[in-house]
Amino acid sequence: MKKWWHDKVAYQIYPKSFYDTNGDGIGDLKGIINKLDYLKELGIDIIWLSPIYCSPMVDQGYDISDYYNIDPSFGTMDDMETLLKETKKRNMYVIMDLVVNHCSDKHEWFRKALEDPDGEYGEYFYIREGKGNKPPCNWRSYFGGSVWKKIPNTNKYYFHAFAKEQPDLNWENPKVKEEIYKMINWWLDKGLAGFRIDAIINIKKDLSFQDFEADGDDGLCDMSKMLEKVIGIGDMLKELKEETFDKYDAFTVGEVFNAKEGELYKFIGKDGYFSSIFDFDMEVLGQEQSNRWYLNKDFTTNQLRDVIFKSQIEALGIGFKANIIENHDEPRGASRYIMDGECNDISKKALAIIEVMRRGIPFIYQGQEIGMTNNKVDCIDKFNDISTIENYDRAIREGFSKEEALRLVNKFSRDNARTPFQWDNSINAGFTKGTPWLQVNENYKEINAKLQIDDKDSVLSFYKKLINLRKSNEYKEVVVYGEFIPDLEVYDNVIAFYRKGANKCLMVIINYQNKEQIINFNKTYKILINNYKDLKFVNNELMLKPYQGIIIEIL
Ligand code: TEU
Ligand code: CA
Repeated sequence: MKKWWHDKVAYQIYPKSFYDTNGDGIGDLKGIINKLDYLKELGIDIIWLSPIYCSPMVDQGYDISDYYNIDPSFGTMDDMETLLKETKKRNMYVIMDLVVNHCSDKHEWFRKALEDPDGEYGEYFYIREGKGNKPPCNWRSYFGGSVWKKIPNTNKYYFHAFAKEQPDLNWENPKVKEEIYKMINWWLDKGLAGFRIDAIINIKKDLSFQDFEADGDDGLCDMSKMLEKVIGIGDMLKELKEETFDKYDAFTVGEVFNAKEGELYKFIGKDGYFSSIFDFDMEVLGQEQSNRWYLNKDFTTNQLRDVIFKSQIEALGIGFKANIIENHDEPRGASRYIMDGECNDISKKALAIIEVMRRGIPFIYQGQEIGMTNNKVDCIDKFNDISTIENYDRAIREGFSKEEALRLVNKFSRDNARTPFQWDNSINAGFTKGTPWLQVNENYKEINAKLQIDDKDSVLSFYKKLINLRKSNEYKEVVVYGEFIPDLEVYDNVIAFYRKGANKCLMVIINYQNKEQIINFNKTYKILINNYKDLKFVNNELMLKPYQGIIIEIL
């Protein structure tokens, strides 16, 4: 059955770094409203806003102290309502970030829980007695250290999967669920089109809180171990959907890292818990554990191709994944998926083809469309992201030198994606008239939106072309619904596949490497998109230039 969101293109805004209108160095809702035409022009339909609720910003808004209000640094509820009105006028949709695995330690519920851990609000969280003078179990939180934090003057501990300022909400308590459903419906009533749902796979805990075998010198074990084993998440997600999203035909995208093999249909199938989930397979390539960056390994283009193919094939006949190259937790795609020294407009355009031509819903992260790259930071104090600091400290504890640790966090820091959007070549890249909350990437004079808007050969214009193809009357059906069929796997470093629709067949061929490649080819075709000016085709041989990427229609 067709859904209203199948043919849409989504864009993630990290509000703090998008556009600042009042000179306080922090992007705001008025800034987003100001740039709606830019997004419309790019072809964006759905905007996902990273959290803008009231927050102490320990984890940049993913620690919410009031779900019903806008953080003053971003603006007011009036601004939010204006944004909803202005997007509607342009046939655009807004989805917000739904962060309900945890709240902030400054949330009223948690403050009350601390005052009286045995009282009503204590039940809103997971509070347990320590074992002797040790925490209830040895699980490690995602941002390092135990998942348990002691409540002063007691032998009780509360559970936090992320930072200690992000206590986990007790999803076993019907009152908590009721509060959450009420809040979600309140926002949907306001006119939101849906949600991106944060860290949702963590809501189900194994309440036996048993120790696991340690996997590090700290005697702890990654809590993801528990998630692999625990059962019952499905019932929770089903109820969540029935009590909220279903009633509004909302578009929901789950942040699900560890759907079990063969269980994708439960998440995004016909009656799935969500409309879609992010495809993280490219992101986790080379990763041993999500939050220990020093374990990350390099990967080859063939490996990259293989994970893309596997993930695409997995979704066929089941549903639509949300396709990303980067997000606010990941390094910039241009820096991560293009080999060192080979990053240029041509290779960025090749990557853009992968973003838009996979089957699923493209989610473009702010700045990706102009080819923003990782930042270079020369000193650990200049980072802001909580997990960057933790990774740095941990790398040093595990024996890396300061230089190595710094190099490592430069490569993987979440701040890479969070530097201010590069609008133009004026001071602070035109992001703010004040002092930006996070250092602007110094390459903004070469990489910025203004330079690219009127340049028909820019990365930005290339993204527009790709999105136009996806939206064109002629090719919409095949780009949105066409099957995904891999091809040319005999060639190293070539990423090629068909999109086969009801009446049309497209083929994507990308020579994803820094040298020419000849490909035997005996089909009749028409070129639709090419990141070079021409394509050499002689005697049934395609001669592809370095990082040349083409989309052709097979005739
Ligand atoms: O991320 C969840 C998550 O699994 C992260 O720990 C991810 O592995 C890590 O950021 C990679 O470095 C979500 C949000 O996207 C993230 O920004 C939040 O910090 C986190 O939840 C807590 O809300
Ligand atoms: Ca501002």
